[in-house]
Amino acid sequence: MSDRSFEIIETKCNALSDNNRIAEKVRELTAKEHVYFINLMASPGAGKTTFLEKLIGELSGEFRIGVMEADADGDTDAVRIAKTGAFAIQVHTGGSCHMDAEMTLQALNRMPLHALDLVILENVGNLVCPAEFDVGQDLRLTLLSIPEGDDKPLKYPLMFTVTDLIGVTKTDVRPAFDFDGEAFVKNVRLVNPSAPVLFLSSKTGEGIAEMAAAVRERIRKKG
Ligand SMILES: Nc1nc2c(ncn2[C@@H]2O[C@H](COP(=O)(O)OP(=O)(O)O)[C@@H](O)[C@H]2O)c(=O)[nH]1
Ligand SMILES: [Mg+2]
Repeated sequence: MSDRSFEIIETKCNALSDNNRIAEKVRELTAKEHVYFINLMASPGAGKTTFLEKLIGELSGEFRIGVMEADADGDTDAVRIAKTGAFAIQVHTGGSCHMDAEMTLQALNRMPLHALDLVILENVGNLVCPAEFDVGQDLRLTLLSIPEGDDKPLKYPLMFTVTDLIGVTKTDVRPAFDFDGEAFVKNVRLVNPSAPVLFLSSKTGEGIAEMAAAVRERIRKKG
């Protein structure tokens, strides 16, 4: 018998499903349950889970938070999130490199939505496939870490086109890398005229309160 405090669910990408239609079902469900839903995307190792731990620290006094951890396998991130006190669920994607709307709906249906105000999907780590699938989120939040380089919007334009809010993580390691913040923002603006870009570090805490404020403002706007 497992002593895990969270469930692991096995899902599979349904290539034949009408993703956009199911994404609308997700929107209907989260609207009905008064839940704000964030799709968090980034490369593996960019700092998604560490950032979530900090964000939960900032927002858990105001909002009841649930996190859906999506990975091909394993449960290490759900273990980390469960330790924060937030509701956690681990989703296995059957090897798929992204979550689609159907998988997301399945996972949402296993979460106590009536007792949550904010649900965050930590999507599978990569800058390509997750950008292609609307999962019915209210907000797409994309992270890029300093070591990945300021040219990534040029290489993965779709991710930076579809996103609503961008966080540049690991600013504490800036001295070791040739990351040009202005060049990064310029590269983002080639494909996205308006998504705010915030610089942050989960190690020093830089920018975490600002990112929490940006999220808080959007949650309050949805009502
Ligand atoms: N220096 C530094 N390291 C970080 C920061 N955020 C995350 N890390 C480290 O980056 C690695 C990957 O972090 P994780 O949150 O698991 O990334 P994920 O795969 O995107 O969820 C871990 O060793 C973290 O400690 C940061 O702001 N600064
Ligand atoms: Mg993670």
